[in-house]
Amino acid sequence: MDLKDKFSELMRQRQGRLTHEMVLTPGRFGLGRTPERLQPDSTTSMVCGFCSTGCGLKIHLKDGKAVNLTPDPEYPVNLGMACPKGWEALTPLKADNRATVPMIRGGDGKLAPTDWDTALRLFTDKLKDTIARHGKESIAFLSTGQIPMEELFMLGILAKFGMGLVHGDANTRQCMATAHVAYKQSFGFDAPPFTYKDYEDSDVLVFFGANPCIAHPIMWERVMMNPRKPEIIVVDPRQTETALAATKHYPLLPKSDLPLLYGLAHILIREGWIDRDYIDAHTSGFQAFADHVKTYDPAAVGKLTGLGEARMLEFAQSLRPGKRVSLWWTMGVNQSHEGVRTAQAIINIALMTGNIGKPGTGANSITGQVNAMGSRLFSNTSGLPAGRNFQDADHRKEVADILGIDAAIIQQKPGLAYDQILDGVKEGRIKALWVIATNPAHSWIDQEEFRRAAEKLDLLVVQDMYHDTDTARLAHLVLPSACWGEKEGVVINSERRLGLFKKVSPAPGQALADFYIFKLIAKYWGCDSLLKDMDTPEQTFQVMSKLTVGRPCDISGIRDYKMIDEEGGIQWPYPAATVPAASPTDAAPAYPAASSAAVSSGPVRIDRERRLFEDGRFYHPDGKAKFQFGPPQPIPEPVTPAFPFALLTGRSSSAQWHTNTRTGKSAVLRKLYSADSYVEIHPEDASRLKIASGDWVIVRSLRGRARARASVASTVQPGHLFMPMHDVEVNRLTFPSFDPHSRQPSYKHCAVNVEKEG
Ligand SMILES: Nc1nc2c(c(=O)[nH]1)N[C@H]1C(S)=C(S)[C@@H](COP(=O)(O)OP(=O)(O)OC[C@H]3O[C@@H](n4cnc5c(=O)[nH]c(N)nc54)[C@H](O)[C@@H]3O)O[C@H]1N2
Ligand SMILES: Nc1nc2c(c(=O)[nH]1)N[C@H]1C(S)=C(S)[C@@H](COP(=O)(O)OP(=O)(O)OC[C@H]3O[C@@H](n4cnc5c(=O)[nH]c(N)nc54)[C@H](O)[C@@H]3O)O[C@H]1N2
Ligand code: SF4
Ligand SMILES: [Mo]
Repeated sequence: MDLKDKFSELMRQRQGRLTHEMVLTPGRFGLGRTPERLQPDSTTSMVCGFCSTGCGLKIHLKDGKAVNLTPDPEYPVNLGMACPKGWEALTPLKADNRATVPMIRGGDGKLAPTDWDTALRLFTDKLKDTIARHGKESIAFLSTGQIPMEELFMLGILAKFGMGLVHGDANTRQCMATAHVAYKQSFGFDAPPFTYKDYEDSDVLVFFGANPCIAHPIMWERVMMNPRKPEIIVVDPRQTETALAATKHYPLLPKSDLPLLYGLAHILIREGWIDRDYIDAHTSGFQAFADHVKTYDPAAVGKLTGLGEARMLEFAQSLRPGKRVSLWWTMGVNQSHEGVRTAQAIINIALMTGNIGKPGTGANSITGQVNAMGSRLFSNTSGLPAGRNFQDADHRKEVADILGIDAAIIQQKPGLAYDQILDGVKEGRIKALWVIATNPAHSWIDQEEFRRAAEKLDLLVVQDMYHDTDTARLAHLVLPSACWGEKEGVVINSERRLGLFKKVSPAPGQALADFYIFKLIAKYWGCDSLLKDMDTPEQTFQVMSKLTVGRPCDISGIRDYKMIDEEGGIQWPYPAATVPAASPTDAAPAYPAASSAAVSSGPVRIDRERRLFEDGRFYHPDGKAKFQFGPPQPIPEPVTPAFPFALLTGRSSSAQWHTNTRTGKSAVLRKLYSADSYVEIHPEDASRLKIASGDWVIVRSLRGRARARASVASTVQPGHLFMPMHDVEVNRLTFPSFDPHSRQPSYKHCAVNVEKEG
């Protein structure tokens, strides 16, 4: 009998009751063991748990516990480098405020420790009662791109098929929904085409709304390794660290990217700087797009963007055929009221100039969280696993057959998006919310609205590694989770590379890996038979792998975790009948299109770094990529005389991660960023308002106020302010507007005023 069976057996004997003993001696029940393959005093390699770069770290163990780490020189992503967060990745595990026991809010309004059995009974009884009284649509969950894909997948299966919930979304909505929709509509599948080697192989790199020096420092190091003396162009209203290091900076007006891109397309077509053969062979809808951009003449667009006609022409020159041009974008594009069309306008430039499927090219969305890509493929929220659609009866049947469930239990349309779930809470339709590994009381756009909604809930469950996050403080029930370093699983980085998390440290107290929390909930709910083939993360991975067969993201050739480990991560697709190239110089043949890959006759040798679309075939039924476009829309909250500044928000330090629950625990990292909240203001505005650097100021919007120190610098343009998203105050100000196609919040523009505190 293996450990998991022993655990199940014990659960049966105790009528499903999970005792303290079982949680406190987890090793005996397989809930907290260090995987057998790790020696107590050894070094092992695994992927960093912060950003989507997915760097390899060597973890040094003593007596079975991680004591230190160094970047992995062998890993093909980071080649021995790490940013400050990576170097300090073990510190957040040891913090005093780790959630070590479940906690329930008592009659006195305070959270008090309890045992797992009581917590899980409360969870089950309360939610079942809510369903009985208000129906299945009265409960929703909010999850994350920060846990491994086996956990995300298990949550999706448990919540949607086991508990029968209809509504669930993730913080990837705040982050990646735009890129997901843009790719799906343009390529026929959510498929970022690049590999990091493209950073090194480009002649021209264009970054739209991306600040990799801060947000993806190791990707930026790869740019710095480019031997081709590349032109580096940054399109950002702010003079960021990346803009300062670039060869050209286009400081456009906020949210003018879409007209800018249509203006560039206009010039490229007018001058004949396009790849007609590529357009004819591999794309559809070009003529309609060309007609659409006819009216975007550079003089008018130059005015609208604030760049002027001459700089528009100069920009277009850089995109002329003959050079390898790669186009990259991140949150300055995704977090916009018209993010999807903007991302597609970038894709259109790559398509019309033939800059795709070749070294140093591509229309490339850089992802954010360590497993944002896994969430996009497997979370079972906005789509069914492996990029399938709820609306498609064949897709529902495929999933049902592989999981051995009745297709009738699969809902026929996606549930509500994040903002719609919160509207449901405000309107009293949604009574209970289960929040996993995300901290919306800090990170959601218009935070006061989130807090007001939370107050209306009958039950707010927060599953987190810390018991005192801004969201946990509002919870009725806190479930203590293990975190990176304390559990196993697979994550997918920006270049589609699957990498491994390993368990190198025991979880504190009674904290459990999210995987096992989900298993226990299934047991208490009475739907654990659904997860019968998923007793360990690795078994779950095998189930997921089956779901990918014949899909563009086919990973059926990945045998097990060991293979991922030995190969230094593996990019999807990797169908059965593929084998790794013998050495990095063992040139790989062009990768077969996903459609033919599944039926390929013999083993195909493939490289460690691969890009998509080398054969010019896309995932739409006609094999072509589609030009997608639409008219620009007005800014949802323009500045006014009362609120004359446009507030931009984003990352500000390579040493801070989001809501700072983890990075705030490291004394080393705290030295690397400002101790106080701050706001960047242009010297002209500051002098008019008699504000000096270091002064405390009050920034107000129609929704709330924030106190911050002024940082007077020409990094922002006159009339603009910038605040880091890491400070909790910032989302008291932001305006809740959303891209209509992706429902991604537009975090990067709202109207505010500012004055010296006094
Ligand atoms: N150190 C650190 N690294 C991180 C993270 C972190 O919290 N800390 N988070 C990770 C995550 S989840 C994500 S999603 C990524 C985000 O990575 P990035 O998107 O690179 O970071 P941001 O600072 O949010 O936004 C990028 C830029 O968009 C610009 N911008 C604002 N409005 C506009 C506009 O209208 N047009 C254009 N062109 N640009 C605009 C901003 O000025 C900003 O410089 O970072 C990841 N990496
Ligand atoms: N104004 C403004 N707001 C923004 C943005 C912006 O640019 N501007 N960016 C948006 C973007 S792109 C993003 S991605 C979001 C990020 O927003 P959040 O997802 O809210 O930010 P995090 O701080 O990463 O929250 C993760 C939570 O999970 C917990 N955690 C970590 N590991 C584990 C684990 O293994 N299991 C469990 N159960 N818990 C764990 C952490 O303690 C933390 O509380 O913020 C968004 N908000
Ligand atoms: S760049 Fe990202 S993945 Fe690499 S060490 Fe830093 S936080 Fe970790
Ligand atoms: Mo993100």
